[in-house]
Amino acid sequence: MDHSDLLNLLYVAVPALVVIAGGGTLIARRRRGDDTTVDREAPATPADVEVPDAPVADDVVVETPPVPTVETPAPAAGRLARLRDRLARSGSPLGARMLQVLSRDHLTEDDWDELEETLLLADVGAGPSAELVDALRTQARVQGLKDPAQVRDLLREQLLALVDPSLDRSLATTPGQAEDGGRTPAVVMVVGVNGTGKTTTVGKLARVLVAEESTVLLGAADTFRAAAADQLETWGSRVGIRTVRSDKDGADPASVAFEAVAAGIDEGVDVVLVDTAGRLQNKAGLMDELGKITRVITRRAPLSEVLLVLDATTGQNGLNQARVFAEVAGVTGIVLTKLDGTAKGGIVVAVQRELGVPVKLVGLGEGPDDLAPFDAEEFVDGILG
Ligand SMILES: Nc1nc2c(ncn2[C@@H]2O[C@H](COP(=O)(O)OP(=O)(O)OP(=O)(O)O)[C@@H](O)[C@H]2O)c(=O)[nH]1
Ligand SMILES: [Mg+2]
Repeated sequence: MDHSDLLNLLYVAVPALVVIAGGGTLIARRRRGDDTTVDREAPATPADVEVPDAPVADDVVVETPPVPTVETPAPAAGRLARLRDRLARSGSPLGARMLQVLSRDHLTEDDWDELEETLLLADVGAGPSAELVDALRTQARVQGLKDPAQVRDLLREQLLALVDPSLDRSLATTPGQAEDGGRTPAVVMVVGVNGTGKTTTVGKLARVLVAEESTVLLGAADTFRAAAADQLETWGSRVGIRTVRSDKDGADPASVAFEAVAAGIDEGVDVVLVDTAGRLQNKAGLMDELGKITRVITRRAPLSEVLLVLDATTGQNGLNQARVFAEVAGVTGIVLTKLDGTAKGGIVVAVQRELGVPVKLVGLGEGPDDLAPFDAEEFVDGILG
């Protein structure tokens, strides 16, 4: 290596190290007890809900991961920007098509209709689509749509307003204090329809937290099938995290959740992540199960976050199902997965409007670090390409 090679290396390596070291904290910490803390009693349905006084724990075991080699997860800061090409690929029909229509010479009614249809096809939703087109029409009348840069700026501004940069998207993952003065972990529960990516999200989020030097424990409250706990345990063991699970199929999910939080308190971990089963029973059944899990958890520690995982490729149907979960589970944030596989990025807008809850994280692939904190500006820039 001669002198100039060495210099080149320094130019590349030093900024890279600075970026890694200064990556900062992905998850802006918030104090427990703020407005997002979920600490509620589920609606009382005395006849059909059975709450164990002392959850039966004999079928719940804390397993030590067998894998000795522990991975070091990538820092999470700036991930959305790094994964932007995936977003651009997934969103380009929306951004590119809108820009293409808007740059026509004289916009006719048909053009405005086409614009609205483009938004609808991208799952933006009827209300927000009409609003955006109205706003663009007004602007077009007031200032005209002259050069492409101005059109792009205008569209960017309007899309940003829809995505709403003012929403608080930080995750509450700071440990809190129990009434007796002891420390309680932040408890994050993940809910959603099956196959949306709950377990994967818990695994990816665990890695983010580990990268930020938080201590984490996983709770496999999806006891529907043993493979679910195995899947979670595999994620955890890769980064040296333990999983509290039951060793038998069909064990009581609330009991596992309770044990996970109890173990988290005993061990003084910062965060307990609880995975749940996704089968969508009828609403009453769902309310029963999630209500019971919530009640036993909150007996030991407040629930810091209830994250609803939604598959971006499922469109309106997914949204309908999400609504049921939001009604029964007191959701504090949305994780939108599989945004890498769809041109329907507009679902971000629709889901926030529908559920009144911010999108906090997005899944952009199946890789272990393909989870990014959601950022409105980076997202809009991504779909504009
Ligand atoms: N492309 C892509 N695939 C994803 C993403 N997130 C999850 N997946 C895939 O989606 C599939 C289902 O993920 P799981 O995490 O098992 O989903 P789940 O919600 O836990 O499913 P159940 O436990 O059956 O309810 C897996 O093949 C994941 O790899 C994502 O952001 N992008
Ligand atoms: Mg799962």
